[in-house]
Amino acid sequence: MADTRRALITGITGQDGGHLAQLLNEKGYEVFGLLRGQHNPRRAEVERDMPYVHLIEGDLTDPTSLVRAVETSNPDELYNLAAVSHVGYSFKNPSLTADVTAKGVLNVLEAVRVTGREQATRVYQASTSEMFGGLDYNRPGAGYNENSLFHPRSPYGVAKLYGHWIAKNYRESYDMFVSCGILFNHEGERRGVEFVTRKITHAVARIKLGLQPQIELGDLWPKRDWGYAGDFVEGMWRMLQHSEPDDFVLATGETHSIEEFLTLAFGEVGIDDWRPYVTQNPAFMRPAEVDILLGDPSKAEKVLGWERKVDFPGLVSLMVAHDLRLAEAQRLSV
Ligand code: NAP
Ligand code: F7E
Repeated sequence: MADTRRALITGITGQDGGHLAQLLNEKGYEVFGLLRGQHNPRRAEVERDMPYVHLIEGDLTDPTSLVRAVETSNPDELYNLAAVSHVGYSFKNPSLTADVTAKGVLNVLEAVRVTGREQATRVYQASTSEMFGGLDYNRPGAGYNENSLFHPRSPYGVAKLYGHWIAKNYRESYDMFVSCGILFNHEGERRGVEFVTRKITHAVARIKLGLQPQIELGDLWPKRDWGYAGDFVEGMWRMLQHSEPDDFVLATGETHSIEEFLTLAFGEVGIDDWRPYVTQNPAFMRPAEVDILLGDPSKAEKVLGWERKVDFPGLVSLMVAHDLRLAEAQRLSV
């Protein structure tokens, strides 16, 4: 019988880290997770929900801690999901974003290389549709693919572009198996409430139960290609099982505005007109916006056999249902 495969996940406390850890555990992997901070408030959550994960302390900005994490976990697969990932926050903290989201990738790759695991560890780098920026969208009806031009519109997008290119550089320079997933927005029950979809479904549930009167948002016209995180982590895993390292877009091939998301989310609780419940606050608007994102996942579908299972209405529905359960529990506890 083959040895148990070992995987190290950075960003274990994040949305994708949770979905991926669950998937890898179901597939029989021994799962390690990098946890940062002296007293990370999300440690207890991980220990409760994912008791099978071995936590290793470390930080993407601390190269020594990454070397230690690689030595301890000795991974066959390393999924680099850790990042400063909020676009709005990256405008307010651009230097931190560069340290973690850009240079942190270099630190991870170097940790694999200096520990002599460059041929033994396959690396997944979490690249993003934010690298495209939406401005040069000139393929009506078609989406961005692996050959589209990059034009990032935020410190986050710029930092991710460095991460993307340094990952490709290590693939080419050191013959390392490093694959980049260029993922469009993906959401779900584990999404942070600082992101617009979860902010909306969380508020819709609370408005329905009388726990809050309104929700404040920024611009409502931007469009995103929103998929389900559970489907997307399956694509990450498939990238590392493929015979060659490569870049792959994961997307749904549909794009929807925030207004459309609001309509479906409020509709889930029987509210036909969301306008009385939504106010706009410039604090949630960005110095530069990504107007529209639409991805073309045909390469991943063809080469990896990847497919998404949850569609846009299904995504909104499962998120609202989850938040209604949470809000109901909260109402009963007060
Ligand atoms: P997320 O929920 O924001 O999670 C980010 C993770 O990074 C958290 O576990 C966080 O830990 C960790 N982290 C932040 N700074 C760190 C540091 N200095 N050292 C170590 N860990 C650090 O992000 P996500 O939605 O799961 O996304 C996963 C990855 O995919 C990210 O790289 C993101 O940029 C990228 N991505 C996401 C999407 C999407 O739509 N979700 C799309 C494309 C690409 P703490 O809990 O300690 O803060
Ligand atoms: O914003 C608008 C906002 O923060 C979506 C990250 O996972 O996906 C994510 O980045 C849109 C933007 O996600 C609010 O201006 C309006 O147009 O949910 P978001 P994002 O910026 O698309 C990409 C692919 C990643 O890689 C990132 O890591 O919604 N918007 N009002 C708002 N956004 C937020 N957060 N809050 C608002 O109140």
